[in-house]
Amino acid sequence: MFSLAAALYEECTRKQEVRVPILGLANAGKTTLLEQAKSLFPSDLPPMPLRSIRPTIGMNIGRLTVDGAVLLAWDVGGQMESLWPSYYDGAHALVFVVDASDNATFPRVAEALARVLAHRAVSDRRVLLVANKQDLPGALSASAVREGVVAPAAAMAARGPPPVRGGGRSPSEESSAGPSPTAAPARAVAAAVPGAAEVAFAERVRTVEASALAGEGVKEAVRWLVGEAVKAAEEASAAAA
Ligand SMILES: Nc1nc2c(ncn2[C@@H]2O[C@H](COP(=O)(O)OP(=O)(O)OP(=O)(O)O)[C@@H](O)[C@H]2O)c(=O)[nH]1
Ligand SMILES: [Mg+2]
Repeated sequence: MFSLAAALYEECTRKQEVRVPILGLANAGKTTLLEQAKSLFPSDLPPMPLRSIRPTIGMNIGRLTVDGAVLLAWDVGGQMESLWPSYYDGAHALVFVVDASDNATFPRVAEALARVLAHRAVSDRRVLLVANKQDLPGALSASAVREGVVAPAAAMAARGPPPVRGGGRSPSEESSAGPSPTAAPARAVAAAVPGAAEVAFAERVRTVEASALAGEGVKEAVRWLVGEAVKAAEEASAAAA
């Protein structure tokens, strides 16, 4: 009797665990976002000092408690996009971080986002797109990032996204490299009336403004993310039952 009651108690109090990869090009602010989130929510590990964060080789893990659920976040190094799909299985939602102050990278960001949106393993998952670095002068708003990144990404995802390009360039090389050869067609397609597939891709993405460094917008964004991830996890358990 006691063990039945204990099992029931454990079942009722067990926290839903959700898994979320944090993706985006190198230097977007993924690790800063994760470490900032660790300072805003209860976390298994203490946050790193934000100013001591270095480019991620491999990945970092965060385990946070958010609104009664456990968020397991994998912050994957932006230099290794070819490895991102290994984090898609079992993902309940995704985060995609964009440096909103560096629009020279937007064509390459849109391509990477298109590949995420079109990937079969996460085709029904919501994406939190963080328009990061809002504390910097010239950072673009959420609506400008939707126009410059999400709309072309949705158009590319609908057509079949381009393959991953080799040899990740540094942000400074990126800025001087000029627009991607795919940027003009992407803009042309985005300007056309969007088809149903394109609209569906775009609707999976919620774009929010944040400064991971200053902590602005992070708490609300993480709470929305976990709410969506919990819904996806519950739907997956109901389908499996
Ligand atoms: N001003 C400003 N700088 C930021 C913000 N977020 C991150 N940074 C800076 O951007 C640089 C890159 O941040 P990271 O968090 O290491 O970026 P990342 O996306 O994890 O990069 P990789 O690990 O190389 O993929 C660092 O110098 C951060 O301090 C922000 O909101 N505002
Ligand atoms: Mg990093």
